[in-house]
Amino acid sequence: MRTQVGIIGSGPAGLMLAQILHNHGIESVILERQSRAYVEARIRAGVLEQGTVNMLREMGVHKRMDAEGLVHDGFALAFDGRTERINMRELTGGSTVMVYGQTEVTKDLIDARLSAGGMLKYSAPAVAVEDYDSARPRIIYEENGQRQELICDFVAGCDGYHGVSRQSVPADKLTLFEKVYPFGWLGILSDTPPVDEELIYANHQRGFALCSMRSHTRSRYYVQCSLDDKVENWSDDAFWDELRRRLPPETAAKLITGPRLEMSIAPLRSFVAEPLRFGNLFLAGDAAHIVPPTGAKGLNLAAADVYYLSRAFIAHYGEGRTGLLARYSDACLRRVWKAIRFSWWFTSLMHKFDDDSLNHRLQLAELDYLTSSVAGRTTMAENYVGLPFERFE
Ligand code: FAS
Ligand code: PHB
Repeated sequence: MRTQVGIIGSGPAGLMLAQILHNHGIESVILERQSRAYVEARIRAGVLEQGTVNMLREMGVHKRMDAEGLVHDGFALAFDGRTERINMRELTGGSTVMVYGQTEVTKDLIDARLSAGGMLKYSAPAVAVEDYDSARPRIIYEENGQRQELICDFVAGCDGYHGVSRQSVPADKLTLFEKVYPFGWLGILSDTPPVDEELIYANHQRGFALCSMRSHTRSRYYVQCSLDDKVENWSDDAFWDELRRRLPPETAAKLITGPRLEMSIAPLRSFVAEPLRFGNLFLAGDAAHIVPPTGAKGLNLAAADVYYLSRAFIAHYGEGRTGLLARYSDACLRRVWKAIRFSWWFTSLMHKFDDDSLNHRLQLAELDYLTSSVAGRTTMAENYVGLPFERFE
């Protein structure tokens, strides 16, 4: 089979790229290892930056998001018995975030691709990317137990941290940066009204907690847990009791609990692969970088990579200009590293590290300083809503 852009992975990166390319008359094929049902059932991110929201509107996949998503002007930091609100809209001159689950974004993108006749192959794992340095790179994949070959002009590796695209590049061509955090996040999804109108990030001596949501009737909560913890160690009641212990008393008193719809543990890591281009193979999203979810950057970084990569492909096919393809990696990495830094900093600020009482006092001092200073609040706000995309034309 042959196409212009072969895309590995039907997560947000692969689906957004395919949709934008389609809107510009560029043909693509998505190869996805899992089934459609599996992909659509994954519970992941919950917060969309303004840039991601704008992209979904530009690509015409925004109707349900604008109807059902929740626009948030701020979020709260709870620490040392206090709750401080960060007013993003005021501090950034009008920027906000949209609370709309990645699950829903994925469903909307898949629907858009299929209704436009997009080529999405599910249960079709890519096993290798070959000849990516040539003008005819090939993706070797399996379908119905048969080995197949997709010949393309370009390959977009949108296959996440465990994907095959980055693994297809010789180790001596890659520089990897990685930090694994000594804790994870235990998350619960429940059909209960959120405890507050906006998100609450809590620094507590027992550990970090986050109160998030998917709608006015569906909540998403997290508590920091140890790396060797297991979901089966936690009853629903045990989770709710631990969450209450980590929230300010007035917030804990309002918590409405209910049975889990889902409970899972996510590890936390910071990871970057450099560069992002290898001949006609381009890495985007989690295939290229991973952030701890504290700053709600993972999904949004994937969208930002697609912002740059789609423009590079459009300039190539539309005007024969290859300059943006050459600039893709540097442009992405300038913004990626700022998000990696913010996510690392916010994770270091809010989580409990092995009982290092000095560290906890330093965290409280930093939170006290940040929330008492307009400059401190502003830096929190402008990083949280997402730093601007640089001009890329
Ligand atoms: P994805 O991982 O979403 O998609 C990659 C796709 O490639 C997958 O569908 C995979 O099945 C497919 N694939 C892999 N190998 C393949 C192969 N060989 N052939 C074909 N297909 C292949 N981010 C936040 O902002 N907030 C959060 O709260 C948050 N929580 C998370 C919780 C978990 C458990 C995980 C794993 C991630 C979380 N993230 C969160 C980050 C997450 O949202 C990612 O940043 C986002 O999914 C990135 O999108 P993609 O780059 O498209 O990668
Ligand atoms: C979520 O709702 O899943 C979520 C929200 C904000 C974060 C991380 C996760 O920082």
